[in-house]
Amino acid sequence: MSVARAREGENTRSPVCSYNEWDPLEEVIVGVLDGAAVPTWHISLKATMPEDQWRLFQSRGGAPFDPELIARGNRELDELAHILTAEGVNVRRPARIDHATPFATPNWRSEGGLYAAMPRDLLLVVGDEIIEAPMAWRCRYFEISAYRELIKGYFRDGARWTSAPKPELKDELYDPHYVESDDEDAPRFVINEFEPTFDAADFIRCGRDIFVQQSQVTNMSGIRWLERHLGSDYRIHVLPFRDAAPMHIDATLMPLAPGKLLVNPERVPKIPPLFSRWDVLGSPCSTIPDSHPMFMSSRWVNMNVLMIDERRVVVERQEEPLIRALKDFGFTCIPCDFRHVMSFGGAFHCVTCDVRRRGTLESYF
Ligand code: DAV
Repeated sequence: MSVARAREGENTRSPVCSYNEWDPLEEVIVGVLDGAAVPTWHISLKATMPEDQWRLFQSRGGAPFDPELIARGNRELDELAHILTAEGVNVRRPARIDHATPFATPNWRSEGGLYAAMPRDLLLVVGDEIIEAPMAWRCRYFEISAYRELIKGYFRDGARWTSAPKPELKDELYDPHYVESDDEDAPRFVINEFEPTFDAADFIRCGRDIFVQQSQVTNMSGIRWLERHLGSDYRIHVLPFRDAAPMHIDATLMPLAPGKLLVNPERVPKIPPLFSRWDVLGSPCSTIPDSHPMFMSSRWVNMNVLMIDERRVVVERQEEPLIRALKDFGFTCIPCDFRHVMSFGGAFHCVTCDVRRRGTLESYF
């Protein structure tokens, strides 16, 4: 018996099935910070990591992150898992493994891995298929290990499982002389088209239409690979933003529900034409104080929210301006403490992978 690809109006019995960011969430992977390692320094990190953290990565790459910071972040991740469980969602967690282990390929070595905190970066669910992304950071080469038991289980139960062509990540992929562009509308990229690479978090799904940005980890070859792989059921739209250091679209453009879009007002000065009939909310700035450590991202991770369905949204408890704005926009906010997780580079969308949402493949444009 062959397992047919899900068609419009059909919700498969595969344990993996999700077409957009807002259908009622039934099963989700929530990341863990256990064993998190400081990323090993490489030119690719220079392109997106906050400059005040470069020294940490250069001097302690591959070493475990401070256990106290990990414990605080883990408490918040557990709070998120409890909230989602109480809202009726089945929560799964990746394996708790040590990422502070050196590894090598025939071409290069890394002092360690990173973490299993951000499944969104690595795993892309499109319909009944779960796709492992060909990530451009060397230190993330084996990050998939923490998810393999979960994915093998999904496969046994009927999911389609794909790994994009494993990149070699040779020196030829990177520009050793990379410096950030001073024109935010014309980013310079640290990676070239040597081979396809992408992070799953550079894509955001709205049914048949999937939006993506070319970034410091996602090249045009990676985008073309996914487009060709998904075939004519999906339309891939490459969107330009105002961002000299793009990495992951989900602190820039967040579709919340059909007809409702949350945007980063600094990075999206012009609403992409396809969204012209949608209501748009510009995210308020984050309330995170300057003194709060942000090792791996900007403060805009405040807008990195997770939809439980078309109304309920999980948002950081102290982001009061954003909570008020989302309420006025018609949503029910579920607050969760998350500032210590945010130090590690993401919030509710980043730390999750929605494995199953109850819904079908639709067109929203
Ligand atoms: O705004 O620094 C955050 C997204 C992380 N997954 C930023 C991008």
